[in-house]
Amino acid sequence: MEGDELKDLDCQRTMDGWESSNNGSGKAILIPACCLKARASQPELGSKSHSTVVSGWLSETQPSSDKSGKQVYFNNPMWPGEAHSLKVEKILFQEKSKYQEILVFESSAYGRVLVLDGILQLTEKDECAYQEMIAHLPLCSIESPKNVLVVGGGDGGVLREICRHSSVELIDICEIDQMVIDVSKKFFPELAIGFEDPRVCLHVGDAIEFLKQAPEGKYDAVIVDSSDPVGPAQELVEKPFFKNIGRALRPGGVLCNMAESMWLHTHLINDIIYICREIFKGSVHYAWASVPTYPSGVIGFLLCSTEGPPVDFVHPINPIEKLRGALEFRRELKFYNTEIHEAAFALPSFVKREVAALH
Ligand code: SPD
Repeated sequence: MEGDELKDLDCQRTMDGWESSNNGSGKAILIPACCLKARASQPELGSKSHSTVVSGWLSETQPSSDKSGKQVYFNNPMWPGEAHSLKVEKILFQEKSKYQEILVFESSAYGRVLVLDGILQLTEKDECAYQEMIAHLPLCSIESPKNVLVVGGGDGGVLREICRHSSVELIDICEIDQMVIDVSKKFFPELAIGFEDPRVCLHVGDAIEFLKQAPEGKYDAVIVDSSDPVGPAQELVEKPFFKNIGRALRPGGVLCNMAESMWLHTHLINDIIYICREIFKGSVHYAWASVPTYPSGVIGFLLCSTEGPPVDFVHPINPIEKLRGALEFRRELKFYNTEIHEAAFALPSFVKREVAALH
């Protein structure tokens, strides 16, 4: 971005390993431990159209306010010093919900795009990779999953994928923001179709509270399709949250959690793996997939199982190709297959070295 100027952040270590930082607005923001060297870029002034759209391009910046209350934009502290951009053809929706700023636009290269608080959540072109992997990595690793819980996932894409599994009888979904669901139904019908399945039971509310109330051992699988842990989703990388998931899973039940980028967040991934190894006594694995529009072009998944019948995540016991009708259910699978599943667990050497405690 032209006119960028590096600014020092005022970082302080906190007890839980997160950094409290002043982004220049005078307001404290939380930065994950992996971003100790975070630097914020000064925004291009004179932005047009929308807070995160500058000169007709969307970049993953973070809206904030300066001392006079004027809105300004910083590089997101989750990926300091970089911002992938998409050319905006037309803004279709922009509104602030109770929880976040929601933006939908038509891009010239990736179809429609959903952005929450300045962070790209999905594009029509490459959403298949993320939704298919986060759903089928866990569900193909256990026999006949019946009860599944989705945390987040308000766009419906993960539901669409879970519905391919005919053994599934109940899909609880707990999404905090009704507006995300409504926006998806209007602008992303290919994803929101997931909500139409009669097995889906929608709970609009706080997943932390939902999990506290969940009956012990109810779920065969929990899938956490959250946004990044800056702002509302921050508690979703903390120990009490994982403890409650562990309690809600049956013995030998599985968790699949969105787990950021191995290029950008090895410290954060390490921290989550450390917590999960304390809680999930079956196994803990890291897998990844290519998603071109996510920062650094990849996204990771943390796969954990509770103590009980052992789960071999790397060699799926319930291969999708053998599930009647699963490949074509509502729409063809675009990304996931058993070869991709097994390959997803092959880690580059630097990840094996940097991320502790991996297979
Ligand atoms: N850095 C972006 C991570 C987004 C994860 N959630 C995507 C939601 C798609 N259902």
